[in-house]
Amino acid sequence: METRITKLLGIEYPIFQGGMAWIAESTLAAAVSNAGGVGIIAGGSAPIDYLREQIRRAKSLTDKPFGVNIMLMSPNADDLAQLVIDENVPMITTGAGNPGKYMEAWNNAGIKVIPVVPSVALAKRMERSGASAVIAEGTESGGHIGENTTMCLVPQVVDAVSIPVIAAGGIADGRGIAASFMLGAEGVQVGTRFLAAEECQIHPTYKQLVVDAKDTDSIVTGRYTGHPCRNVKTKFSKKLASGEANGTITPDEFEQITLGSLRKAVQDGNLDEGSFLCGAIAGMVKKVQPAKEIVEEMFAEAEKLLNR
Ligand code: TUI
Repeated sequence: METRITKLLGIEYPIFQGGMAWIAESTLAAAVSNAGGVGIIAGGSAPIDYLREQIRRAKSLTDKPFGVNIMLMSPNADDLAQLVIDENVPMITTGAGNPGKYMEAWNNAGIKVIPVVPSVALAKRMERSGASAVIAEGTESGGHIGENTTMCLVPQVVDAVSIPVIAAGGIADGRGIAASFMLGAEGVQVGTRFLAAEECQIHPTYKQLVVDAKDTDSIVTGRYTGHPCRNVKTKFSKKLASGEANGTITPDEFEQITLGSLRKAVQDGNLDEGSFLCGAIAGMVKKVQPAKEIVEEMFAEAEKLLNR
């Protein structure tokens, strides 16, 4: 499974763990890196001191490469952009925006920058700004999403840029990896399946919701706020969706109601007020298992398929 991504980062398997806000911390990231992939610590909108500690903790748990995700809508994105330079983080991913204004400083610091892109246009801009690769993320993903699907977006991005492309959105087994490679990707990013990793520190209620989810159990809310978000269908997310559809919740009220809802899901397992973000592939995640087993199982299956 050698690709330009494994060579670029010095890793065994071309798999990134998604930089899931509030979820992806040092324990999970180190487990994925130790398994031969790339673990990612989520910057989200966490305080800088907490993130510094998480980066240092990951360094103590693994000597393999790991990265940090910078969520560009975060109010402290500027501070986090500097923190990754100060802490000598070798690679970063970005999401929820255009990281253009930071690219020069990161490139000068020798950081490998791999932005999430929801479109061909942004992929081309990122290549011109010096990105090492891009993650083409389809609307099947969990959390904040773009409009295009993985199947449509990945090959178009592959055709448009010369840097390696990582596919994301709807990938949870070896078939997803093999399909991504057929579309021209040289790596995958996986979020939802790692929610069910033993090392993932989310509330047990959250994990169980993912394991129990069936194919129709994800729902997109908040399109009218400009920040569409894919979640597990719960009473809370269904109430938001119907308020959005019938006009009984205004976009401003929606933002108020969902403020802090991710923390309520991740830390408290609060089914009444929490947003349990997950991808559309949650229905395929059937059990909790160690991150290493997830990575090895996925690549054993992919290699078998690709060798056929
Ligand atoms: O970022 C994600 N997923 C996320 S972030 C998140 S936390 C959050 N909190 C409050 C509001 C919104 C999010 C939960 N899930 N995935 C990567 C991603 N990036 N998806 C879509 C994009 C994206 C969208 C627009 C990337 C670039 C972009 O550029 C627009 C531009 O300015 O050109």
